[in-house]
Amino acid sequence: MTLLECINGPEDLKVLSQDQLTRLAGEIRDVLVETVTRTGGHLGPNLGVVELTIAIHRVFDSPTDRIVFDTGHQAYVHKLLTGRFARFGTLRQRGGLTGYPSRAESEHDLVENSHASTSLSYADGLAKAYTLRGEPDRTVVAVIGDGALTGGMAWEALNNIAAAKDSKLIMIVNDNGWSYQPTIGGLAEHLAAIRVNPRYEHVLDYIKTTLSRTPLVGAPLYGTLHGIKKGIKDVLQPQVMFEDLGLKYVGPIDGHDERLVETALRRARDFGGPVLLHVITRKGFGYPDAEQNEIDCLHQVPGPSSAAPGTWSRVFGDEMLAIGARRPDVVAITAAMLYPTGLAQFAAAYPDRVYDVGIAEQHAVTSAAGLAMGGLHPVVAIYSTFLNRAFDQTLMDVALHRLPVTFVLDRAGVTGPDGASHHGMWDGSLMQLIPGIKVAAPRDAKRVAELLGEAVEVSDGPTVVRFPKGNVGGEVEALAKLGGMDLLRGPADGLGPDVLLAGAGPMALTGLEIADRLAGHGIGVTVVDPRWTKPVDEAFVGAARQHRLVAVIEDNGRVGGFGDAVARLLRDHDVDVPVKAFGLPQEFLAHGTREQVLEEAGLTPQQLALRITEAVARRSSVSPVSSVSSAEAGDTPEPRPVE
Ligand SMILES: Cc1ncc(C[n+]2csc(CCOP(=O)(O)OP(=O)(O)O)c2C)c(N)n1
Repeated sequence: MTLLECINGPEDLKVLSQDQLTRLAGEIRDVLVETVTRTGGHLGPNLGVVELTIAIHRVFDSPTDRIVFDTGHQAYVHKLLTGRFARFGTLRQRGGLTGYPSRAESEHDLVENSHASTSLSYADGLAKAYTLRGEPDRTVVAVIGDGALTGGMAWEALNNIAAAKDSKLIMIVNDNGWSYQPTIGGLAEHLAAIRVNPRYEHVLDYIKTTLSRTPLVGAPLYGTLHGIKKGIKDVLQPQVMFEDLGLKYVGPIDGHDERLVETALRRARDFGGPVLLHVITRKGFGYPDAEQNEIDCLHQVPGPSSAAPGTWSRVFGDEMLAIGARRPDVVAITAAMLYPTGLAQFAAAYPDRVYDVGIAEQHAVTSAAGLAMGGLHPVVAIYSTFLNRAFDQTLMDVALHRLPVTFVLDRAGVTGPDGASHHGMWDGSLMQLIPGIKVAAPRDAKRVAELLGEAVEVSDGPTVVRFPKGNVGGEVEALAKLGGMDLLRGPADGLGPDVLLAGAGPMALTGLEIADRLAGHGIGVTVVDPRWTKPVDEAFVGAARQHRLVAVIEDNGRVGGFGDAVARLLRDHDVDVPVKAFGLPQEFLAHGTREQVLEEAGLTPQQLALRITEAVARRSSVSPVSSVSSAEAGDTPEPRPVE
């Protein structure tokens, strides 16, 4: 039996000897490598926090003390130590463990939002709540990476935490020098200066020796470290930055020295106010394949191959390269996701025309506004879900000023195993709210090139190009144009124009499959690809009038998306043809494969064909189609899909 198998909760850790802890760390690494290479997920970050997580759980008393993992992608070790070893093999599988903390899984999990840079704000609030409620013994621990520390929210929190002198709050900065890629920016340079300082090793040694002479009961370690820090202030200047904010800074210490981390944590806990503990770790530690991976230390497996040939990200990346060659004014912005968003080739070809701003989406967008004001055409490449962060910046800083910024939203729609916080199911609705912004949804690779080309030609306002995760499907040419839309298919021979079916993006191809199925039921379908989902093409009005039902399919939340926009346009033109809008239920959707989640939402071609057939049948049998108002049809809650 392994030691890990005997760990049912943090209490079991507390009785282990130092030798056993070393063995346990090895066992954890074996399980991480064996499992994550099979299930996919965040490998490098978790290998780097093994000793740190063990130390946290030995020193603190979770769940009385609260541990908040920033982003939460590095919480696998925490899962293994809090009773989830037996289920760890189900990681990121439908019905299995999630890839992030999950309150449904464990009382030791608290924050399951995997959008970065929030931990310090959560921790600030928690610590203040415990102070106010008279629970002074509870400590709040936030674990934040140097990457997540580049996010503006983290700095807003630090500013407040520094002023909350009574908060029992420990911020552990897990500094491995990387986010997906080496962390960039002024802060990163400060931290790097500490790490690469030739005297750093010497300082670590000094700290270690000093600590070993420090009696367990006696002069507080914090004081010792603080004293050392003051003494070496001129050597390790960068930490002054935290002190100038008014924060107690401890470190840097070696995050792979479990005993050292434990000792530092105990003293930080006993200090009684907010303390920032700076630990240096190595991403991928203990697994040479990860440590030596030059792209991202195996941050995630499968890795930046997410922009592999055949994927939407890669098609976008290829096209950006081509646009870069013909348009010297086009620049690219990424928020710490150069490889995953497919910008690597553009960056290699035009290194001075790409800006990695760190995990700072809000800044990315307003900085793009500045670039556009300065005469350039920025392309902000971002995962759909992370644009949520920068809604106000998109609305006010970009759109209000009618600036030519193109947003390329990768991972739009259902993403899959990363779960609720990663599904890109909000942008389609949020963008509909923004005056003047134009939104394109390519159905295939050729349309990515076409629509991205059109988007960067727009000079009097922002544009969006959204596409999903994964591989691009087959290419489908249009039969004709219907306004600005592509007509992909008319009703089959002998059938009338029963349904006008508009599929946004790749859902247009789903529409073709549905049309085939409906033809088998004697229902004639006209399939169009709108190409631009905002503004809705006016050609819809005339086309809708020629059909008995309009069906709209989109890979986005149902509320306020393209379907609603179509229904509104038809209402505004007094078109009585009912509209059925099919999209994702407006819920936080659990993890699973993209196919599983789409099926659960009733969005497979088979399910949609059935739902549309039923709608046509209802309209035919209940009342003449023309007597059902589009408003009524568009606003009726969608029944859960028939299984
Ligand atoms: C708002 C937001 N933007 C982007 C991401 C994608 N992302 C997940 S982990 C990560 C890097 C995190 O780096 P760091 O905090 O240093 O942790 P490490 O992986 O190095 O341990 C990024 C950019 C995210 N989760 N949230």
